[in-house]
Amino acid sequence: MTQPFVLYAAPASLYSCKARSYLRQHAIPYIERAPSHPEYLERIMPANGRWIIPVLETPSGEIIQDTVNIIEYLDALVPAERSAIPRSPVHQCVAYLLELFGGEGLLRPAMHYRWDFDETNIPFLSKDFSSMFLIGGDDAAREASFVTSSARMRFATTAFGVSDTNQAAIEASYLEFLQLLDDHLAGSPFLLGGIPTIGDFGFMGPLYAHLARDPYPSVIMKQRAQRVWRWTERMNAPTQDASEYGDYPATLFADDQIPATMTALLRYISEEFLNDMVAQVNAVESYLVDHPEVLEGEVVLGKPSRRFSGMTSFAWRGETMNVAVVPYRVFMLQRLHQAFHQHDVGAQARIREVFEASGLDPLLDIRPSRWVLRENNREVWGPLQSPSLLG
Ligand SMILES: N[C@@H](CCC(=O)N[C@@H](CS)C(=O)NCC(=O)O)C(=O)O
Repeated sequence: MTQPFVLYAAPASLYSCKARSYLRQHAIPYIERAPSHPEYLERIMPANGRWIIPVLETPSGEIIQDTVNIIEYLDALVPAERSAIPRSPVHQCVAYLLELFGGEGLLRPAMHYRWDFDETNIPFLSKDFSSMFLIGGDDAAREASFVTSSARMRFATTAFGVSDTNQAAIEASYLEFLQLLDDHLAGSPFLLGGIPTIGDFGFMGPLYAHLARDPYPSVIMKQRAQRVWRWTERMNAPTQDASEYGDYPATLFADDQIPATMTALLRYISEEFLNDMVAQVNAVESYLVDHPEVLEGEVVLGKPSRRFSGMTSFAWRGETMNVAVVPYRVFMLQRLHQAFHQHDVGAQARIREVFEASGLDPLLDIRPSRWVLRENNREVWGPLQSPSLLG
């Protein structure tokens, strides 16, 4: 019998939920191991040069870190009609954009709703979170592990911009998002039709790991956005799991079209996330200007475990939002650019039209003088190019 895939992951981990959902929706047999498993500590972590989950080990022993690379690897194995990376130009670029927004733009509400409601969340989290660092253990051991491990994540909350003064605005923004997504899911079981794409998997990280599982936000989702909650259930199912839509075809929307409810969601993403991305690209460019010694192929920030290159700020809902600079976002943006540029002029015009309709078109143009790429499970600097900056 061939070895199954092994996913090193944890129930409460945002990106673990993204990778696990892909395996489940495609009914790919796998076993899951905690990152406190000896195999992770002795083999997987040293190979990647950092403690990070999820990591997929393939039956042939390949170690793949990062959900983007995990999903791309698995996607090459599934039948073409179930691919999560659409071939049609508009769907493809929208899927890359949704994956970027899901994994990065929804971090703020995810972190806020996990870490700012201790009375409701801690009885659950103090047991649940420890599974990342302990296998078994009595309640006292699990709670002790939680106290140490949660400190780093609480710090990350501020790094992603949550402050004492903007929590009400973060909540208002999230409720608006939930409503738009719930409205959209009234028409189709997944974001772009009858099968999930990388956009759905990107959304699944924050929407399931934090916002559907943690006690406080799970009630909000169930009460206000039942379709979104059902979608998180569907995204973990081994079938389409969409009986409430009738016999919905297992295909993307016809003719590379997107419905008005998706345009509304894209407009929301533009209002909430465009300034953030522009600030991130500008800040990565400032870093590159300050570090002319950087070389192509060099690990970003010198060490795989360094994720932030400083702080930046941008205007958000009438306030100044201060956030950490995350070079990884430039990697995600690069994928959108790469997808856009591989299409012919006519297709690019159609993609641009859709992005313009929601105000997202600057994302098709902005770039720093080096992209962030991924090689050997690490983020590395790409070759020099002429930057294209805004603001
Ligand atoms: N870009 C990565 C992000 C993975 C990630 O941030 N995982 C978190 C858990 S959800 C982690 O391992 N954090 C540990 C750390 O950053 O030290 C992916 O998509 O897989």
